[in-house]
Amino acid sequence: MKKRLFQFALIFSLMAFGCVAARAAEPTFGFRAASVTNDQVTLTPVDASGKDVEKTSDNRYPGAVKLKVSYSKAAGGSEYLLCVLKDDGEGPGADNMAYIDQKPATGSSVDFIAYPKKPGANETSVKYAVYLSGNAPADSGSIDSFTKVGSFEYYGEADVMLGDVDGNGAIEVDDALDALFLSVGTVNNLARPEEQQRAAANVDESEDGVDVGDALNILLCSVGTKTGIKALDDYLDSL
Ligand SMILES: [Ca+2]
Ligand SMILES: [Ca+2]
Repeated sequence: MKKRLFQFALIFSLMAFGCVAARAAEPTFGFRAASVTNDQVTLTPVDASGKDVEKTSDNRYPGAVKLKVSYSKAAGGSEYLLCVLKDDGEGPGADNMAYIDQKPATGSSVDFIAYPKKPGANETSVKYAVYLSGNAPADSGSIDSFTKVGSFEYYGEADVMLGDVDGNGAIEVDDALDALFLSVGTVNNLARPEEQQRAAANVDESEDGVDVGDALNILLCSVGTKTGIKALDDYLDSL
């Protein structure tokens, strides 16, 4: 503990000389590689407020948490079923069902909004396959059986405990040290995906990500000092 505190103090004082790297404002989570396998289907990644997310040049949709699924060859009045399956399963099951919804078509279109599950602890991303099924009449040319219509990946955002950068369930000096390294662009803890570490280390949940202030607040919390950051103070209250 003392050694870690010393390391922390040393690095912190080095950083006081102004080597803090600016962090990009881009969210550390989102979708990527959204693609359709049916001409009549569009997949549109949207953020938490429902706004369309633009694709980056490397085929990602930063900040996306939901997926609009629109099918334009529906048979009016028929019922359609949307299934989002994890790891591109061969069919729906208790293990791979990530989202399910059912709706009647209005006119020739039916639209869904899927809320796929985030990557779990220690997963950097999850692959999802999107399936549609419907009870349209066979001569309508519309989907009438369980059909894969697209796929995408959900990266980055896992359930993380703010302040617990290494994910061991406690907020300790090591977490502050990891956060301090992250704030200068270095990954100190190699046992956990960087995106999850960053999410846990950004304790003030600022848009610019992890900075020295986050590391300092984690350090204070690790020695039992309240910081005014609710998640950290709640953690101390729970001890
Ligand atoms: Ca920890
Ligand atoms: Ca921050």
